[in-house]
Amino acid sequence: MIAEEEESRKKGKVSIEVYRLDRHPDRSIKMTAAPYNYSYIFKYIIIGDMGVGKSCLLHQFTEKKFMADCPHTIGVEFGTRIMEVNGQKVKLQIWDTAGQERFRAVTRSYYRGAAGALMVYDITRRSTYNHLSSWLTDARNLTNPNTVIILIGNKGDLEAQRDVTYEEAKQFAEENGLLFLEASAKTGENVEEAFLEAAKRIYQNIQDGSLDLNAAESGVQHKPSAPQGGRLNADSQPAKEGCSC
Ligand SMILES: Nc1nc2c(ncn2[C@@H]2O[C@H](COP(=O)(O)OP(=O)(O)OP(=O)(O)O)[C@@H](O)[C@H]2O)c(=O)[nH]1
Ligand SMILES: [Mg+2]
Repeated sequence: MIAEEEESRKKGKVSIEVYRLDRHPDRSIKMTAAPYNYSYIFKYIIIGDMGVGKSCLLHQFTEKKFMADCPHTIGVEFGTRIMEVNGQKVKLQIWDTAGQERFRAVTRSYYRGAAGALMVYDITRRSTYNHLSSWLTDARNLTNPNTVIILIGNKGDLEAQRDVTYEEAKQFAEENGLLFLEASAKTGENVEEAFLEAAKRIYQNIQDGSLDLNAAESGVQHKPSAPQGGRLNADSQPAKEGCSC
């Protein structure tokens, strides 16, 4: 696997940082929140078949740009962005996983402790929609019961090539208790909303007490100055500006 990554790098196929598993930041980061211009960290994963646009969605969300020639993800990639959720600054730590089957064993190890999961299919390729049950099974088995899963029908700009209707995907989402949006990583439509909707639901779960911040794998970290665990204090002071780490 490492040799494969090196080879891909040499061929210039990999443009974004590739992590070796034994040096993966997730093994050392422990979701610390310092220094702080945000109140919470939410861990997200993005899953779905290869080529559905997971990396492009992440790139559009973090950089507000579309990558027309995006290389296949090798293993996992990582991005962050701070966004405001119900008046609180929240840092999203987002793990973008490879859709290729050969990386499945590797990517499964990143599901643990995710507060949110974006499960993506391509509205122009029915096979990517048909595989959702398998992605959902993994997501359910490998995350905790409170993990918020949002289904994203990507490539909404390719209406003429549509192969999956909005209605059937909406029904699938409702039957499985998922949030749902169609989006386009190309135009940016609903990309912000996808990440935000999941974050709002996570925040709501914290507020109503259904998500315990003290639970080891809640996928949420409060900034250290806050009271430990329990309910969220919606009146807590906004963190100081000036640092985005
Ligand atoms: N028209 C259109 N093309 C898109 C969109 N999103 C992604 N693409 C294209 O689809 C291809 C695959 O996108 P990626 O983001 O690499 O797909 P991925 O899901 O990360 O694929 P893997 O890393 O292999 O799992 C690229 O050529 C993108 O330019 C979109 O919203 N609209
Ligand atoms: Mg990718």
